[in-house]
Amino acid sequence: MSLKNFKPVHWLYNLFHYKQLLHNKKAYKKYNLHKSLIASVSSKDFPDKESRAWLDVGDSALIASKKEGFEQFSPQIQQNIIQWSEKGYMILENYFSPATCDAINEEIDKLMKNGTLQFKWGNKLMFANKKSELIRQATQDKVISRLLNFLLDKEMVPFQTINFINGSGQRAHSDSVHMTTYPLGYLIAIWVALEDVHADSGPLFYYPGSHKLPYLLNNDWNANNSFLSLGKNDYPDYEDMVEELLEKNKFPRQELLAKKGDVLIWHANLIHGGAPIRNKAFTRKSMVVHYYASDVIKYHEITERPSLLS
Ligand SMILES: O=C(O)CCC(=O)C(=O)O
Repeated sequence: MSLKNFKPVHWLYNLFHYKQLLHNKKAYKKYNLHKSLIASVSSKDFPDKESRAWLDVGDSALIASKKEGFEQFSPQIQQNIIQWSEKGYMILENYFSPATCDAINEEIDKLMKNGTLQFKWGNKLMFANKKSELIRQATQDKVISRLLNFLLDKEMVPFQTINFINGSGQRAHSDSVHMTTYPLGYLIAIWVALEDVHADSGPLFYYPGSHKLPYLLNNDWNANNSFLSLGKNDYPDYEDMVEELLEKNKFPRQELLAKKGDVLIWHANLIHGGAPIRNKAFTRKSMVVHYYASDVIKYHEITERPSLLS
């Protein structure tokens, strides 16, 4: 067995990062999870496997306009909110100015050149928001923050940024196996086009309505775990299962040929990924920000590790 599948190694790691686990303390109490903050945590610890977010339980077309705060949004955003329950995503065209996108691109360039940011997992530049005031501020854009708080009816806080220079090429997935919450549904992501996206650069793709699929959790694709070790399946087994589910349900696939400054917001369970790059000469500069609700349990379902937040 590989060491990374051996849970005691995670417990030790968690112990060394104890402070970054304290965010879960109140939530463990609130949801009656009687576990140490350093212990493994997974969906098996929780009674229900469905989202409790108000726009998943109810239909935004019927209830959103009645909620306080709705009237503060522009007519365009109001329309997007109304369609949220049905679509599971929204697009804010031309949201960030070219000057803001250029400033973010220059900042990323600078951080890469001085060695502060390096590619991880192939093509991902992680946590630039912790290394740049400019990028941190972009993740806390006032209208977007208000919108995310409204969509989940909770305070949403940035967890991480991922910057891409090229397309991710990542197969279809839901973020909810990577950043899981209890109750389910309390993650949300924004994706920002930092340049015009070319069709051959590996655009982001997504499946409208796929957020209504059941959340795929460890029990569904990697059940054979034990107290001491994770299950024996690998991440590609999860990706195969997602693809089968999409085929079976015949979801239409959309590719996002975004313009610089456009923003896509997606639901915690919307299936999405990065198309294969057909022409490697094209960059696809973009930034993803994942936000968690501040008062829920936050963890990584695949490895059963509580999320580290600083
Ligand atoms: O930008 C992309 O190609 C995909 C990003 C993504 O899937 C994610 O951050 O969850």
